[in-house]
Amino acid sequence: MELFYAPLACSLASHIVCREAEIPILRRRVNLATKEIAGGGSLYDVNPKGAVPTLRRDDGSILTEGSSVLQYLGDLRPESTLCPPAGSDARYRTIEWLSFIATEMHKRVFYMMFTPDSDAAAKQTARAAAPAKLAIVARGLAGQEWLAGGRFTVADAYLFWWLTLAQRVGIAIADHNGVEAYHARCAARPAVREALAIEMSEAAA
Ligand SMILES: N[C@@H](CCC(=O)N[C@@H](CS)C(=O)NCC(=O)O)C(=O)O
Repeated sequence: MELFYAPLACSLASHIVCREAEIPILRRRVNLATKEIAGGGSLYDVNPKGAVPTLRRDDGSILTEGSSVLQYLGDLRPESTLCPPAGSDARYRTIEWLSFIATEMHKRVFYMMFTPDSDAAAKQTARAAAPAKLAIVARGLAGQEWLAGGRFTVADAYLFWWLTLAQRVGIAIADHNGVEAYHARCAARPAVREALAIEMSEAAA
């Protein structure tokens, strides 16, 4: 399988899950500004949405949208418990968090902060929305190590990416009870640490 990604983009979550679940993957780096794929080709020819993560599966079919890519990868290795079993309450909680992170945190905050379509006021409004989202995260984590089902899941991989980027752009995650400790707990996992280190060095190169 091939994972189309950009260093430190939301595709980091899929990279983490592949490492956690020991899923062999060929990582294909994309320049998100030009959509060029390192080594040749355009992401648009793979995924007309032009976004990462994009997964090319072994049968050649393309899967897009982080929430579905993450669940697909987790379900490939049920024994990893990265994606709780279909039908379980933990699975619905995982989906609940994936949706919240994708729409309320990723798009509502980061997309609006970084898209060239936002003017300065829109960027400021987007940044100002972050504390309320982090308050929801803090409430969800109260008394829990992980977001859903008592184990690290694909939703934690996605939230870890968001919190990592938040720190890099000066959003104060430490203001929210337990969130910084949760981020450190994620970062202490060998697979998370490895994926982050690789993408940090790729981003710096
Ligand atoms: N709806 C997509 C959005 C993913 C997304 O926004 N990816 C960003 C990187 S974090 C991207 O590829 N942006 C490039 C673009 O949209 O032009 C998903 O949930 O996976």
